[in-house]
Amino acid sequence: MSLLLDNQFKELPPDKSVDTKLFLDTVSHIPAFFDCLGSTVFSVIKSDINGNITKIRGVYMKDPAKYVTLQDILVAEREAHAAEWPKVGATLALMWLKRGLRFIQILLQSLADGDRDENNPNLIQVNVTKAYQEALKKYHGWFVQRIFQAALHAAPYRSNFLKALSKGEEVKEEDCLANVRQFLVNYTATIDAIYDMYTDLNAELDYTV
Ligand code: CIS
Repeated sequence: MSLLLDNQFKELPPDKSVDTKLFLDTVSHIPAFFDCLGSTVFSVIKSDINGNITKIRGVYMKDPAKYVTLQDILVAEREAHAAEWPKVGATLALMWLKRGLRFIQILLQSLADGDRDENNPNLIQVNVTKAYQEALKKYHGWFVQRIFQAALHAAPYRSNFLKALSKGEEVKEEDCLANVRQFLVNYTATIDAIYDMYTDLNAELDYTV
């Protein structure tokens, strides 16, 4: 079985709105995956992503009927916190969460595309570095970039990573990558829709941490 196919994102409706509950229920499966990666360095990332999800869920639970879509939350927070918005509440939490989700998307896409270091074909550093450069690096100052370097050394072997995505079962690499490609269809569409929403609402910030 495939961890990814067990937790697939749903196809978006024509207006590309993202259902808050469905989104939260799906992304809440991600943090547990970090425990399979075998290094405590991932606990920092797990805790950050968990914090984002908890914060968005906290806002949603205050009034589920009002916050049916993620856009409902951003628009309501823009009205309620005009001075601080978008650096506030679930708007800020989702701003960061989407960057982590984009990182995962680019990493999986790079593996599916067959990008690899021909001298070290069982390493995924080349894929992880590509994902980091495109999704996160510009938002990180030197200290957090050093945390990334530490995490890079702790990255699992490609074979172990693909095995973890297959829930620990021995699955042929091509079968696993086929599952990754299938997972990426709705996943990528959802992340793209969230990025477009931040652009349309002028909610994106580019400060570094
Ligand atoms: C495999 C190797 C992976 C290497 C990964 C290296 C990643 C980079 C490491 C950077 C360390 C980041 C440490 C945290 C930094 C935070 O300071 C930073 C800013 O945080 C935000 C908070 O989130 O700061 C704000 C204030 O300015 C707020 O405090 C905000 O919190 S709020 O608003 O909620 O209160 N955060 C970041 O930079 C985000 C870092 C995200 C890193 C994501 C890395 C993901 C790595 C994934 C590797 C594994 C791939 C897994 C693939 C598939 C998963 C399958 C799961 C199965 C279920 C699927 C269901 C969909």
